[in-house]
Amino acid sequence: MDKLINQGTAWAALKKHQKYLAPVHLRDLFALDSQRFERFSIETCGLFLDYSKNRLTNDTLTLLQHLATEANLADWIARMFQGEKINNTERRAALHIALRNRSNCPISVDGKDVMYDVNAVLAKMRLFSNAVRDGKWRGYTGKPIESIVNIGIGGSDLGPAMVTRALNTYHHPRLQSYFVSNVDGAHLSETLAKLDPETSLFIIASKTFTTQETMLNARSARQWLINKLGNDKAVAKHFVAISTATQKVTEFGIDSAHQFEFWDWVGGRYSLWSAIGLPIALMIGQDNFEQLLDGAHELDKHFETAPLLKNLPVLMGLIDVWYSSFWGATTQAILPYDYTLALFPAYLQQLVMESLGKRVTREGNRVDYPTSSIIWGAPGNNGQHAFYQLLHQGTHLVPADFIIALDSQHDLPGHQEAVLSNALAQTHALMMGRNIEETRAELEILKSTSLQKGEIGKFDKLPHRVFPGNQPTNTLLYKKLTPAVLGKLIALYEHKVFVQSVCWGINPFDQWGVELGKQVASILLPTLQTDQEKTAHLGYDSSTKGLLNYIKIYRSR
Ligand code: G6Q
Repeated sequence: MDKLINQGTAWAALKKHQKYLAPVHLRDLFALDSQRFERFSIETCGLFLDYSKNRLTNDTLTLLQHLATEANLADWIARMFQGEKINNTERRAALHIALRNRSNCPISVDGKDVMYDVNAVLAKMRLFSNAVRDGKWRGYTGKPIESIVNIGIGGSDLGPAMVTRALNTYHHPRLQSYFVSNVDGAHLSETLAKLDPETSLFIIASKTFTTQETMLNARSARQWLINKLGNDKAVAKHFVAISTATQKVTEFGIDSAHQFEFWDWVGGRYSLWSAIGLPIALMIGQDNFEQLLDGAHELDKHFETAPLLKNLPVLMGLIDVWYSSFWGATTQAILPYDYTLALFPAYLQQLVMESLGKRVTREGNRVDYPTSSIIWGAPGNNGQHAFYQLLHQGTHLVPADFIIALDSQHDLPGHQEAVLSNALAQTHALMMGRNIEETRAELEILKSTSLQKGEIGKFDKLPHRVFPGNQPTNTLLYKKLTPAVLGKLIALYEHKVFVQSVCWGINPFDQWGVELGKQVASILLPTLQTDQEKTAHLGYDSSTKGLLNYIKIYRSR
């Protein structure tokens, strides 16, 4: 059995170091070092990261660097960029970086340079998106397209939906986008109710073209279109597909001219840079889509070449490892103070938890340390009036990323200052807290003014008004959320996840849990579809059998 990372010397040293740092409050670290902000902040690729409000010192970083070195991080980064089959359980490369390899240097998989195919698909996307946007691509009855409906789920939905939402100020004025993912017919039917079949374009996005939810939604949408337009020939003008399974797409009835290909070396949750990004390109134009790729490429270059402790994804990844593996943090909050990033936390939930929610190493050995944090979050100001209470006074250690745009996408006076001041006030308060003496002093002032006004306040509730502080945060700033900046931001988190996976020795590019869900759903569905009332013969547990029978009896009435 290969040695687990926690049996190495760096892990032991970090454990010892954590014990030393555990009683130290963040406010003490700031008091001890007037240069702390300068020391623990970094600006690169147009992103500024202040990581000074974390429970760390120079020694922590040195030890984390040792951990990264013991895990051969630099080697693994090189292996990913060289197209090695680092997704060992699926025997695939993980080459999302090739999809945005704007310098076009050759990248080989099985001896073949993939850049030719990557560029050919980008060119096909350009032709198609231009035709739709310019109104040259017409629907079956001759009208230009007005609604773009992406049907896909998981990696074939969350990334494009998040980016399309984030870049809504770049949308084509005639076009409206919809993302249908849920197999509950409510999602599709609510969407169809808003559509004019003559002006709607459906994109069926599925890497495998077998996913139950997507295929059912696709078939229902096709039937709806045929019913509305009265001819199945209409499908050719209103349906395109994005998949690695071109044969299955043809069998579905979409001809090869309307298929956009990608490849098995692109993981679902890493695929928004591929043809899966077609709904983005349609909404914001191929030039802007390629700026998203340019931004990601700039971050890729940084990740590939910068020294470990000057490397943004490495720093953020190591800080996460520090909290998960040494401080027992089980969750991480993602708090964008940029409303256009409303879907970013949901997108990151998949990226992080599907990649790092693993319990065995690459070699299949059981790990005996926690891996992925549980990711959650919401746009900042809304969260302040909801769950921040737990961050301020609850019992959990919750490291949080504050993601902040300096410039807004609008020109309403006064709003951006409110956003910025709220964000900074929160990270300050979360770090400092308010100790008992400060609380008492504040209450004394309050008491005297209230008594002067003749009010009788409840001034004895001192412990309820104390805030422990010491909650760690990263503050990530950028000027404005352009396509290029968004590309950098996403690439930053993708690589941060990779750094964590290397430290923990796990494969971040497979998802056997998702596969299990697909497998069990396809086995159970036929039993619900049969008329047979009882399902006693099936090999399910008594609870599942009982529920199946309950549902079948109810539905048969
Ligand atoms: C992503 C996962 C998963 C996948 C969906 C949809 O990394 O593999 O979320 O994207 O299950 O799969 P298809 O694209 O094959 O329909």
